[in-house]
Amino acid sequence: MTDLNIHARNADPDAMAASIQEQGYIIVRDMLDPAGLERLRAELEPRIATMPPGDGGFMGARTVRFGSLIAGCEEARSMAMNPLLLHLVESVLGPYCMRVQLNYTGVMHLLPGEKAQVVHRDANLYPFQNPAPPLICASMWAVNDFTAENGATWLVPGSHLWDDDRLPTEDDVVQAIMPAGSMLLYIGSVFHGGGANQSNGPRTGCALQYALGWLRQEENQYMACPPEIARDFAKPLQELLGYDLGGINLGMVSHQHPNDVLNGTTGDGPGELEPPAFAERDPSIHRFKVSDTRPVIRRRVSLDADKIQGRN
Ligand SMILES: O=C(O)CCC(=O)C(=O)O
Ligand SMILES: [Fe+2]
Repeated sequence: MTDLNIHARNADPDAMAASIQEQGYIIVRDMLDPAGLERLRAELEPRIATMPPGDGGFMGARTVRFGSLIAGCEEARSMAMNPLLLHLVESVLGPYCMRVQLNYTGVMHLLPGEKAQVVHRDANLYPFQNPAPPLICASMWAVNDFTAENGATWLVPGSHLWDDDRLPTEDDVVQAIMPAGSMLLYIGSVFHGGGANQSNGPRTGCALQYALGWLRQEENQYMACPPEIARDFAKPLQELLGYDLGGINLGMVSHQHPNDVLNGTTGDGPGELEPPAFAERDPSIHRFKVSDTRPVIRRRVSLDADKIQGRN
């Protein structure tokens, strides 16, 4: 099996960013210390215990899932603002947008007996052909140890560079085996999927995903975390949720800046919808060149868990 791209938390962040560009993913250890892990588990466990598993298909038949973590989980709010995570997300998405935003937050709790998920690209939510510039940058935090047996996320290194005709085989897959408190970060066009849980205990992952600020968010953050809740948060978290401009004029509310409207700081006149920082940044944003608009078949593939998890 290929060596995992796994780094210590205090490694050079720019070297980490470079390795994400190359391999499409990275694992960083010790992103949560034992106290943080304890707090996270204490908040998640009561919700996990009362949620039924999904009804099969992509969402799994033995997977407990729920979203809206920013509204419902204090520790997730601090994880979403983790400076190293934000630095790495910015390194992936920053060249393509004025600002990044949260896209989805949730828990993926695989119960014993869960089968492997189809291997897929999260970024296929959006109608771009591959290889495409990065649209999503997704993190998956190990709430307990991610092992070969309990369904550590499967990943296909380098597949963010593949075109749509290429599908992975079992030989292309590595597993994100990592101790609790570690974080896997991957570009949204990397093929991946939840592994099979062939162990006797659950595997709990916490997903915090980001996207280019000008895209529609997968999870509607304004409903998942409405103004009456978001108003109490620090401004940088409000902005990350999307209570901010996603580009010049993008996301305004009646010609006011959404963050002013959220916090009641709106004056009578028009708000600042073209901040100087955006105008400065604009020339350095990479433009997408979409000249080929053939239809794309969204491809997902079922792979054999015994050929992947069986070889460790
Ligand atoms: O549970 C996992 O490890 C990955 C889940 C996933 O990729 C998804 O649901 O999109
Ligand atoms: Fe996924």
